[in-house]
Amino acid sequence: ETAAATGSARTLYSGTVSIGTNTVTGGYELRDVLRGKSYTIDASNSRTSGRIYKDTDNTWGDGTNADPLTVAAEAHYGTAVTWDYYLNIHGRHGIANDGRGAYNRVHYGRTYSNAFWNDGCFCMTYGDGDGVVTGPLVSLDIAGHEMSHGVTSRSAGLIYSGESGGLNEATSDILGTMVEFYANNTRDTPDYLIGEQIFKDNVAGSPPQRALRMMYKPSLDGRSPNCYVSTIGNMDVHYSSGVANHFYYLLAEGSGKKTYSGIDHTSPTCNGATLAGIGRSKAQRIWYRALTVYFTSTTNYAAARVATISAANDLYGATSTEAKAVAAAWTAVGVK
Ligand code: ASN
Ligand code: ZN
Ligand code: CA
Repeated sequence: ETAAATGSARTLYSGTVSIGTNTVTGGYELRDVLRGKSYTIDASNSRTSGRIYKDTDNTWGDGTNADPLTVAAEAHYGTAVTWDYYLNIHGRHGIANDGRGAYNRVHYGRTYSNAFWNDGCFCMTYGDGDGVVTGPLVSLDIAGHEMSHGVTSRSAGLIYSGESGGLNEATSDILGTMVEFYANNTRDTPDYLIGEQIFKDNVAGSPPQRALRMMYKPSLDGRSPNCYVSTIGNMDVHYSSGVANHFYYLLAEGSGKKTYSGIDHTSPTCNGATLAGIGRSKAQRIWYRALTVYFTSTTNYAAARVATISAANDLYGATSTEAKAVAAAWTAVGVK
């Protein structure tokens, strides 16, 4: 039985937000009835399964790690925002576009500094971080990133190695970042950094050092290339993603100076070109259409250029400014 309710959550990174819950005997459970019955379970530091979270008064968490419900509520909120993003921006009904919600498993293991999507269980797993450099990996961009792996798996099926693997990772960074912009949360102001929220305050440096990836200038991580090289397929997929992340930034935002979350996002082009961005709302539609209509499991960088131009032609016309901007942005990151 389900009876939709609205809870109030004090989350770890996103402040106080409303979340979807379910009314049960004696209280509420963390099941979002109106979003495919997505739910959140407690791994309680194990690496196995766990129980769905329950609460008597439908107020969840205290905004700190002291209350385990804080992290649970953040993950549950991230799932809701990702659901709403795909539905309202792309007309997609859940990760598999079948109306079914996924579930989250939080507080996974001990000092586990990762998060991942699993196709088999149709579920998300979130670690609490190592406790020294990182805290819980439940930020909005990471939630959007990981669940977008599920979307890729249920659409293009990009193989997770070589150039297609880099495009798979980039798809998750691109759409995860668009989830962060969609949420436009005042406590997690949107940017093109990935995972900036999870770094502990006392870690030396400030973003971009304290983030997993920087889409506007991927080389800031010390590993990812800004510009295409023919050997890119030999890199780890979290680095070979850099060129597509850089392409997307330039397409959406252009090469002029911009600041997000107080961080200079100036993005260098590889050919010295000056580009005007077409804006996020068009750029995300182009990427999503390419992903769901043109990309296949073996799409490489050259094919991604062709596919995104086809998507832009479909959406905006073959001689459109948008289609020309897609071509120019790929050329600006060295993909001809
Ligand atoms: N957090 C990593 C990622 O989504 C885990 C993985 O599945 N490779 O890229
Ligand atoms: Zn990933
Ligand atoms: Ca971010």
